[in-house]
Order: sequence, then structure tokens, then C-alpha cells
Amino acid sequence: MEYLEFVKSFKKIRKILILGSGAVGKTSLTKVLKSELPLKDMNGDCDYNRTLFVEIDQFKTKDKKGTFQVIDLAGQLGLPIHATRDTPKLAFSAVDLICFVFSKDNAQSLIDLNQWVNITNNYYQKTNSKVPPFILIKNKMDLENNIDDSLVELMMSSIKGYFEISCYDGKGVEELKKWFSEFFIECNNGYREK
Ligand SMILES: Nc1nc2c(ncn2[C@@H]2O[C@H](COP(=O)(O)OP(=O)(O)O)[C@@H](O)[C@H]2O)c(=O)[nH]1
Ligand SMILES: [Mg+2]
Repeated sequence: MEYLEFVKSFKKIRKILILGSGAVGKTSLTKVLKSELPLKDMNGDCDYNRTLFVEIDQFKTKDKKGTFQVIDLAGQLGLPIHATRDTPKLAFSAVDLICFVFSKDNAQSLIDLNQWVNITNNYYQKTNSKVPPFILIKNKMDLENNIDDSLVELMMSSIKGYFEISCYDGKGVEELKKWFSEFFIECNNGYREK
């Protein structure tokens, strides 16, 4: 077993990278998974604070024994400095799972995922390392639908899981959290798929 892999399973830590456009709810997702409360029940926590570069946070598995370290990047790829270009190792190395997030009220955020997927694949290709599994998350299910779901179906072939959630009212979050907990066990058993 690779040394880093050994440390992670020994320390019961797994690393998740969250990618997607600005304001789709990436930072909210970690907040909700961590606090186990939907945004609507967190006092004043619906305010939008743009992630400037990277936020590193964590949440626990359902049994509280495992920790997911979350790397939450700025959604604006056009910034002069972006973690995927300027500190790619910080963003991509030793990642166990990548969550691509888009939001139901923003069709462009789903289209933008193509770019995020390309950047991701390029990094692993260039460094000759294994691409971690992907999941796709559609957030803001409490809002009006603007999305043609055929685009989602196109992405389905390359992903390990697809979830529809609302960080605002908590819909689907419990199911996602359960999936993460099962994924954690799977990682430790060495059953990681491509
Ligand atoms: N209606 C609704 N708003 C949400 C939801 N999740 C996040 N938001 C709001 O969307 C805005 C952007 O969220 P944030 O997590 O900062 O997005 P990020 O830029 O992707 O990290 C904030 O004002 C959140 O309160 C959701 O499920 N429904
Ligand atoms: Mg953010």
C-alpha cells in the first residue's frame, strides 16, 4: 500500500474535492453535511460569501468514526489565481472522491462542468495518476427548474453516483450523507473503483 494511502486509512481520513461554478452551493454543502442542519435552520447562514481561493473544512461519517476533509475551491475559473492552475497538487493530489456540483436554477452551471471535468482529467493524465471516482450533485432542488435533464444523462456514464439535493431545505442530504459513509468504508476496504 502506498504510504499516503496507509496514513489516510490509519487516521480514518478521506479527501473530497468539490468543484463547480460560483454560487451553486459548494460551500453550503459542506456546512450542511457538517452541522446536519439545512440552511433554513441555520441562523443567518444563507448569506453568500464568495470563496476567494480555497476553503478547507471537514465533516464526519454517520457513525462519527471517519473524517472527510473537504477541499472547496473558488467557482470562478477566470480569477487571476486559481488553485487548479497555481496549486494543482493542493487541489488534486490524494483525492478520494470528486463531487461536481451544479444548481437547478442555473443551466449554465451544468454546462460549465465540462470545463471542470476537462481540467480534472488533464491533471491526472499529466501526472500519470489514477483519476478518482466522480459523483454529480444537483443542488437547489427547492428552486424552479431551468435544466434540460438530457444533459445530466450524458454525464451519467462516467459517474459513480448522482444526487438531487437542497442544502436550503435539506431534501436528499440524508441520502447523500449515507452514501458518503458507505463510500468511506469502501475506500478502507480497498474497493476503490477507477
Ligand atoms: N434556494 C437555495 N439556495 C441555496 C441552496 N444552497 C445554497 N444556496 C444559496 O446559494 C448561495 C451560494 O451558496 P454557496 O454555498 O456560497 O455557493 P458556492 O459559491 O458554490 O460555494 C448562498 O446564498 C446560499 O445560501 C439551496 O439548496 N437552495
Ligand atoms: Mg464557495
